[in-house]
Amino acid sequence: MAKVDVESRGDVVLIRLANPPVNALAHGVRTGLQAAVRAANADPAVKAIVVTGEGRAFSAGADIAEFAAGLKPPGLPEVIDEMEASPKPVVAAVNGLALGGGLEVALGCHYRVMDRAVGQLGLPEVKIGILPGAGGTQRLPRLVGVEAALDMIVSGNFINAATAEKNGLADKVVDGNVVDAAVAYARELVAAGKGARPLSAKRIEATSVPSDLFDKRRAALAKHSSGPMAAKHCIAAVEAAVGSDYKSGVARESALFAELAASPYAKALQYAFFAERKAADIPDIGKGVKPRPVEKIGVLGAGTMGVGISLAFLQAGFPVTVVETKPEALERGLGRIRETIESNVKRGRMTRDKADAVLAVLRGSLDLADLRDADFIVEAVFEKMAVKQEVFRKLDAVAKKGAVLASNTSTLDVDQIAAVTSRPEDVLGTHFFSPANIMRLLEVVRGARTAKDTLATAMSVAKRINKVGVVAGVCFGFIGNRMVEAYLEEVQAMLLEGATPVEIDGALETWGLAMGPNAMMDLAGIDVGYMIRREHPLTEERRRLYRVTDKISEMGRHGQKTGAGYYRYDGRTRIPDEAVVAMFEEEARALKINRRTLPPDEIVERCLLRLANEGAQLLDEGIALRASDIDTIYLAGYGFPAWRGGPMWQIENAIGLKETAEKVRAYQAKYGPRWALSPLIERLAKDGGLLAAAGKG
Ligand code: 3H9
Repeated sequence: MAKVDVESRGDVVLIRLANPPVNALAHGVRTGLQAAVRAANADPAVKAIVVTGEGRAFSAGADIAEFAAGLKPPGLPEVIDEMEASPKPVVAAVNGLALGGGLEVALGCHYRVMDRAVGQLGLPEVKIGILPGAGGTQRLPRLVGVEAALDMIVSGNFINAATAEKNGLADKVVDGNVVDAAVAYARELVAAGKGARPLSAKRIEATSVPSDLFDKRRAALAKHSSGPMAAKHCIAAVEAAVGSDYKSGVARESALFAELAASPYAKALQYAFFAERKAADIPDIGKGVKPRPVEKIGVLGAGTMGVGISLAFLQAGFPVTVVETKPEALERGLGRIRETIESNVKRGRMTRDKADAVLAVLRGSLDLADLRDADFIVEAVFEKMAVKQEVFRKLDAVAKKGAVLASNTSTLDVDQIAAVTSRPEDVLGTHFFSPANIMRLLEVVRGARTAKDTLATAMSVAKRINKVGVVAGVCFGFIGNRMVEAYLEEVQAMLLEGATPVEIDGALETWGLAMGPNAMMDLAGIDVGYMIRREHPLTEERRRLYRVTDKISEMGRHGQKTGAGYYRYDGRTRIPDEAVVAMFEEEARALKINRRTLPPDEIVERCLLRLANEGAQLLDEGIALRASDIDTIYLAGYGFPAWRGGPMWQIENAIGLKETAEKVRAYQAKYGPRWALSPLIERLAKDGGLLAAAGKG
């Protein structure tokens, strides 16, 4: 229940925000805080007030789940203003995370005492498409200065107690019990005759800030992960704090907040926040299913994927044994792991101590039997069924009872792999994305016979290695790559119709994708798709659409790694290549396709609709549990911009399912069966149903 607890400590009142797990400032907390402050102010025996949070957090801010329906009064700004107006000193005891509205509450307090070990402060609102709307853009610059405030508000990044002590956000940083320390500090303040110290009473003179500061910050804003509005509005709100009184500054903050809150980008980002967390919820696996204990990790294969996967586990503190068949391959792999760790130290991403600890628990072996005590084994050998099956037969013979056996595959049938073992219930797929130590997505592939606790173990391991685990059923390409197949097929069609790689990538990158499809294929290797197309049956249309790309691959132009693919490369810099365009022109002539210029809107629409139509099909087939899982996959693994919500969110919210159905039908009439409308979209469009309510999740 969202509320606050009030405890009397003699002349000090302790107000605890109590809304587990992170004390989000839901309606009950706001009313509770307001009432507790009023009562403390009315009681002459109370000389000071201390505000803290229950459990691990001070407060993670406003309750994001309340935004959709609108916030019921009292609003957070007025509760904080009233608290700040208290004539008695108010001290925040920051016992953990104080984020967003949580930090704004702490800023409304007159003093801040922080726990050195676990105290963290941040205004991450920009990451969910809004800005600090409870006075944060006005009070923070008054406390730490305009530049430091801009850094925190525009980036959304957190700072620890040491930084807070330096920049003045924390008046005191303590080891041990922060609440007791804050109560003692409050008494010291009272004894010293130090009372209320409202930040809103301070003024930032315009002359104290370089005149071109805000313009420079705006100009320096490259593509921001929050989309086109939020970061700019954050800067404008801080700008309003300069040279004006608090009241007019906060009025501007509030107007900018309202604009952002109503934007589709904020809605998409907030949807994405909950979608990512929802992915961990598997309907037939309740809390009663406990993950198996996992301490030791085995990785089979020291190629690119094996190295990345080993690093992901090592960085999260797991001991890893890497097994290879040839000594040179093992040494090369171990060398690359060590190099990456050392480079992390050099770049300040890892401390020397942590690196030493990580390297101390890395082992290499040429003997599979050395995985006999591993709890979780990831096979990352060559992507060929026969090779994987052979490895799993051997693993079955050596792995201990209860070990989870995971195949890192991007396309193969996990059931066929599981079938060669005596324990298919312990087998599943883990589709890591390259580079596996960096990419956040992990598709966890549930086989027909995968036990519930095997799946729960893989999902819990995903969280422990800081990945976003999303469950997928067995099919070719699972969720992410099966959708990519549809998308890339459309790209081939557009290349033949007259769009160049530069135009296609440009349209999608301008729309927000991290990387356009041609550049993506060049990065992944055009030869990879080429080989897959040779191993799997293709429709006649698909064979025809890919003819030029296959030629490009046969020319040895495999993408970035060979210095040329759809583009030529100078290092990683793309150079448009007329020769490639000419190949598509020639093929178009042979196929009697009249080439034309494709407008960027059409390019984006066709890509998006092909992705989402295939996504709906996966949902209908039960391969994906819910539409939001599909979106999470695209956001965490495929560089889809979070402020666009994901392909499924787009067709439901930005286009509309009815309009989507009409558009797909129109493309089907023009281009034929590859545009067949997903029966799920057809049904929902007809009945007015929602994708958000479809699926099994
Ligand atoms: C704001 O404050 C606006 C104001 O400026 C102005 C207002 C007028 N609301 O992530 P986890 C839930 S905007 C609701 O799994 P972790 C979360 O859904 C807010 N729920 O744990 C999950 O629920 P479940 C600015 C929230 O340890 C559970 O808590 N603040 C909120 O990996 C555990 O979360 C932010 O943007 C919330 N604010 O990470 C902070 N926060 O168990 C957003 C968490 O049912 N939150 N939940 O799935 C975070 O960044 C991370 O959740 C946090 C913990 C770092 C706190």
